[in-house]
Amino acid sequence: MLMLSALIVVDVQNDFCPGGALAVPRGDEVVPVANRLLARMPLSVITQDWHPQGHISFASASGAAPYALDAASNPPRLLWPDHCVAGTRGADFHPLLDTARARLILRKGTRLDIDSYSAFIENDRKTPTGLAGWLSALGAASVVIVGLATDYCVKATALDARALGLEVDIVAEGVRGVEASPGDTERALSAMAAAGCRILSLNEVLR
Ligand code: VGL
Ligand code: ZN
Repeated sequence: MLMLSALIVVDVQNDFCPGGALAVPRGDEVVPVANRLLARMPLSVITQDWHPQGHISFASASGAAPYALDAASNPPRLLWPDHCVAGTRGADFHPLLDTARARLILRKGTRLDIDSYSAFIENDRKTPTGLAGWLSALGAASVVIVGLATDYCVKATALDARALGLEVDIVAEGVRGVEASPGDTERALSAMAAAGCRILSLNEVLR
């Protein structure tokens, strides 16, 4: 059987780029990498973090400070500045991202009281987004992942893809981390490699 590979472009949105509400350092540098792959890979999905106002992941929803740890939740989670509010400019894709090429736009984190880092399963670890079925219906057995942020949504998406039995290639130049704690990005890359993801350069993937 022909093994199709799908591209997953994770959350390349204004709020995750420099100047945005939850800026990922040098997050905008993934845009040309994503565009090279979007031009090359016909089976592509771009994800969009898309939260209602007052979303559970926002520190403001509980009166906490942004980037504070919510120790009451299990496992403890970081609380974020308000970001990617549905319909706002911050939730829009980076203006230079070649979204016209994408086959599927998948919004996630759309419900008030569940976040979703992974493009596959929401943070309750029960609710599927439908992406696994979409990939399998179209015959994709492997995925190439780029986007933001390495230490959150990219990692969660990559680990779930591996758990679903997909081959996973992470493009090193095509991902950037929030790095809320120093070393988070490197640890995330190690965790993905340990789960069987290949960390490759763009040239290796295009070859
Ligand atoms: C993300 C934190 C909150 C991400 C989304 O795209 O990695 N991180 N929402
Ligand atoms: Zn979010």
